[in-house]
Amino acid sequence: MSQEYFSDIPKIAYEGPDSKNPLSFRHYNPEEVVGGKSMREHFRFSIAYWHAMKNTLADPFGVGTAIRPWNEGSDPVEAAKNCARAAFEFMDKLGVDYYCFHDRDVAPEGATLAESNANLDAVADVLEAEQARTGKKLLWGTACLFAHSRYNQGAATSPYADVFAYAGAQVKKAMEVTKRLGGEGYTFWGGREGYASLVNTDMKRELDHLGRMLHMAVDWKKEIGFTGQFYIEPKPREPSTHQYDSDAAACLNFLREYDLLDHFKLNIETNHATLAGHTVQHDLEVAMGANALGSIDANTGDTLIGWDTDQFPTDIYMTTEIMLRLLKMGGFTTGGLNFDAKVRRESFEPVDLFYAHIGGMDAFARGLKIAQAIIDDGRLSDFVKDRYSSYDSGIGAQIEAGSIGFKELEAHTLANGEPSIKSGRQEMLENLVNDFI
Ligand code: XLS
Ligand code: NI
Ligand code: NI
Repeated sequence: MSQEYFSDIPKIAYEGPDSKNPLSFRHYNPEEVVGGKSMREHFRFSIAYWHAMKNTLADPFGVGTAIRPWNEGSDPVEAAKNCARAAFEFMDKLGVDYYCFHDRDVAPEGATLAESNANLDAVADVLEAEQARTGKKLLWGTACLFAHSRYNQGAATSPYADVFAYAGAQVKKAMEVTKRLGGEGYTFWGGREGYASLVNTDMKRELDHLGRMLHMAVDWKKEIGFTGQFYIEPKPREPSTHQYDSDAAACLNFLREYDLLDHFKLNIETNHATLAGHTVQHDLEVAMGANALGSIDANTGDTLIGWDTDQFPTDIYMTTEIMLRLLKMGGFTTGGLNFDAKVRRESFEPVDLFYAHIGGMDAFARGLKIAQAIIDDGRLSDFVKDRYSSYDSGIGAQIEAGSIGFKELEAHTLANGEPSIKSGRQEMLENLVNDFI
């Protein structure tokens, strides 16, 4: 290795819950088996290149504060290569197996598409070599279709066909590089695919265009033999006023309407679900119900701040809720837990990146153990099962089977009178969950 960027930081090890060393895992023990699988296999943790390596921690009121020596240097492509090396040193010391990137995170945009593509190829050489050296893998790649000013009115949903074409060309290349790097997935997050105002917007036409773009991506995937999973990542707003992929249900409806459901799964992000007025567990359930939960962008918002603050997840209740669903689903196949989270502007030193990720990984390790204990205990799922048991036989089974209609419901009700129902026992069950935390 050329230069070390985290020379004062050791490899982070599991030291157990009693450790007072903040640069150690107290709960995440990669090889520890929970519910028949190692923690490492359960989580498939990933770092988000854009936040961990590139975010300067600027906000609308002030400049970036982050000390990131790997991004310094006058030659932007050389700096990008150094950043790539730093990323792998970081993952290695942290013990995270995967990373995710946008094309423009890993390599700078050039003056032309050809120049941008050449930059990307040059840095991909380093990424490929570093992957081979460390065994780290690409969870998913994506194209940044929201930062450049050409995309200020959208990419696939821009009113300008030349912008659509540029975006398509960019996705084409990003998919090729993702394939070259063995990416296990490819994500579409519609950063500016929405509108600021309806006064100047032809919504139907924009949605049709978004559908066209995704069909072209499906075609290109076949053509180049890319076998990774496609994901759509819902988010309701920010940067635009309304984004078309606003939540899990809206994404599923869009995919169904445009005949794309077979080709996509969802990448659910905690802070996006809450921006949409849901909990993350709500959007996970919606995705799972359609057999379309693919991956998770793990972060959390701030209940007092109404935007995508992308904080590291530290809430054990939340990680428990997420892990309950993930375990119920049987775990990830192509997806993983990608820390789409950034340290606070006040936490500007490189070591803060370690504290942040360690905290997130430990929070998920505790969530996993608690969720597994709740499942092993069985009372919670038994209660829910019992709550719906009137559909297991008799009139309920006939309803579910679709074998009866209103006539039979009327006859049943006339014969049986007022239904008897039971308490929902929400508080008792909340207490039960708390007993495990
Ligand atoms: C932004 C999104 C973005 C996607 C990838 O809010 O979370 O980071 O995950 O484009
Ligand atoms: Ni995200
Ligand atoms: Ni986000």
